[in-house]
Amino acid sequence: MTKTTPAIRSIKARAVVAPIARPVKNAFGVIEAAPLVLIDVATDQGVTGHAYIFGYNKLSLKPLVTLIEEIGRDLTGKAIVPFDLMAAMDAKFRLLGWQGLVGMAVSGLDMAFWDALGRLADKPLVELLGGSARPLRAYDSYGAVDPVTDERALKRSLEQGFRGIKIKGGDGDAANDERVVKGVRALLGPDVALMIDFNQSLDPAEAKRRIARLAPYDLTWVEEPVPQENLTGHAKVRAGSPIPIQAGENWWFPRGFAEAIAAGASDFIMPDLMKVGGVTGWLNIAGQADAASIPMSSHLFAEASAHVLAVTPTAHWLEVMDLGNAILADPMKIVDGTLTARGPGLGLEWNEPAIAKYLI
Ligand code: SMN
Ligand code: MG
Repeated sequence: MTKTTPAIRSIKARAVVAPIARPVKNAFGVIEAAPLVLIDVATDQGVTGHAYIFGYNKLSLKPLVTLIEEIGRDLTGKAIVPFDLMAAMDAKFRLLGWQGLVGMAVSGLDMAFWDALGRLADKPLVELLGGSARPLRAYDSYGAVDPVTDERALKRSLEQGFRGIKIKGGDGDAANDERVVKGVRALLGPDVALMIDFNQSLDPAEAKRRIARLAPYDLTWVEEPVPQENLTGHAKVRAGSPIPIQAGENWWFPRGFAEAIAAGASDFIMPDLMKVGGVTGWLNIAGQADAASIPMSSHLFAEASAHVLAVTPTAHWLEVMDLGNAILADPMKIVDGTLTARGPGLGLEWNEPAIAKYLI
């Protein structure tokens, strides 16, 4: 540990429910706002690392704040060496298990640790990782849409230069999925990538049936067709699918991906920084994906994902879905359908007056 290695002075977590650009209708309901936990890791060298995590549901926020601050109390005074801190947290939670809120808290802390290191080096995190910030191909991620009532929004995405659009399925029957996909494909034309996300809502037999009906529409991937725990089910659906299968946002930490890759569960993977152990976990999985020649995309957390995807050998697509724009002083900017990592660190600056409005 060199003399410049910073130490953790204190860790603070704040819960907000932030407005988002558009609701996310999915197979299990509608997400109208973003329940977020904002993490601040103050260091002994005067910089504070920032990160945010997404609670999906407001009821997760208070437990996450408690977990983050409890774990933080344990880590106070320790050097910010993310790989060592991750090993320590792995050991600490080995018996408890860290799938779920614990893993989300650990992952959010890891992102804030790396942000602090980037700030101290006065560099974007991507450069600290040995890469360079570059425009990454992004897709605009929607909930369930209707090609008629959502035409304006979809065309606005195309005007922003997006060359990919993701929609959600599974909120109706196979005929409805086909009606929507056919209509959106007609609106986008043949050269814009179109993905569909079933959010784990089908069984393998139904997934095969629905995917067969969608084969004529040149989909780039079908995402999470069956429950995320069902790796053999994923592999069965994938084996006969005319469309590549995408999954991973609900697979936990590098070991979860090793299991899924060994099971041949998916053609593509999309780790979620908040469920894989943050930046530290992502780097491990990027190596696994490279070894297995599996294209790797991001899930949510577009600002942080722009850093890690830029050093991912099999980088595929970056997902853009607004979660934090309302609480960030300088929200991400999409340029011709791409997103480029910004620093220092993860490039997140809080909009404190806005946070004060949305605090719970
Ligand atoms: C998703 C993201 C955020 C909230 C609900 C669902 C979805 C995705 O699985 O891949 O964007
Ligand atoms: Mg998804």
